[in-house]
Amino acid sequence: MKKEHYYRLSKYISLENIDNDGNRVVVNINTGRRTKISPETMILLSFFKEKSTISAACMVFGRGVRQKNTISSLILQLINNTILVDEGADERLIQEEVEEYLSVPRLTFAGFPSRNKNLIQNNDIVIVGIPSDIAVTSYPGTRMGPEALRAISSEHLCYESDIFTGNSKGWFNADLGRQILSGKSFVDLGDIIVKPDDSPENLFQKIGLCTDMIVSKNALPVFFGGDHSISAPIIESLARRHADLTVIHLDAHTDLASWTHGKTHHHGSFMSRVLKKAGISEVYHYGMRGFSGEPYSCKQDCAIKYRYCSTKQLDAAFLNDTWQELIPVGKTCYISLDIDILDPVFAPGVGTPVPFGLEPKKLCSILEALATKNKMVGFDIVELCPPRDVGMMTAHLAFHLTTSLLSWSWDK
Ligand SMILES: [Mn+2]
Repeated sequence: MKKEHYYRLSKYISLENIDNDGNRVVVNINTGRRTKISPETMILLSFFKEKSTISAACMVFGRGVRQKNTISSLILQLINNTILVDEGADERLIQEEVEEYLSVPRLTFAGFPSRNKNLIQNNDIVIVGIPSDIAVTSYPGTRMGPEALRAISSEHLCYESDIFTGNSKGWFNADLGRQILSGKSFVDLGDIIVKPDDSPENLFQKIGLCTDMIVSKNALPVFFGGDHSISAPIIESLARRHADLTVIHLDAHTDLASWTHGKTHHHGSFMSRVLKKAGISEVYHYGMRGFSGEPYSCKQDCAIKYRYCSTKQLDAAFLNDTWQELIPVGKTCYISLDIDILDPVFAPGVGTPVPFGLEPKKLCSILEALATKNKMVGFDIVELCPPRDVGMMTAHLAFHLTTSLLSWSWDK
């Protein structure tokens, strides 16, 4: 006679929720499998605190063949969901199967659906927060940027999806006099997990994995920083995908430093790293001013085309109405938007503010032209620093820039 298996409760079972009818949601925190369990099934489950066989449980709880069959299939379901495990099961933690670099957001951006990363599809617009300021050289706080953007978004927009497609119904834009972003599929994947002992390289690896995952599914990545160093691994990943990638860098600083306070990689050196490592073809930098560092010199040993336009030059071009000539056309682009390109009068909540900056309306004109005349393959918005903000005005502005850029980039 065949020997029967003994089963017992997994030692990783945890209670997640109890509803008004007493149904419990239990989860195996090792495997991530969840099961909803009725009060009656809880009695059956308690039988397996001690090892037991399926037939012994059927003997105790089932009267008649039909009931025994029901109990038997219930137990098999609990086994399948790893609530019950083989008596001798080796329950070591399964590291590979946990979401190793993403955490689920408590509040999503504009109410966008949050979704498991495995369910991302073609053309999805995917938001990811990177709450890190481990690479700042001055005032910290940019790690709070993604949360501030999500919190502000809920004051402005309420997401509604179409019942047939599941896609966004969009929103009415008063400037355009029409609905924007309707029919798009949005996902807020949550935040990259940043640990206090993460080194920049450690964090860059997680950001790179996340970007690779999004672009491998032909989806469009949008990142909320975080300090500016986070853009380097994103651009490195996108450059592996797009041989002719042009980087549009909007920033009061050139971010071309090589070394500050003993650090090689920090938020003021991301562009040096990108120029050396990423394999991109062109850079357009807009908005440098003040003591922002020397622009990239063509004398350096690099084949990348590097063009720049200071805030002063931009202001002059707006005055002469020649600014459109400064915008590239027909490129495959990634936009990296450091919010400190704006004047601190409008955007004080940044890590390293520089006076005499750009006005928001001019920035909007530049972004609109960049996004509509080129093919955008992703963007980031970085350096929002809520502890330095005044009445959340920078976060409000960052929110409007983000939604406008989403529309200009992919609402065609
Ligand atoms: Mn900057």
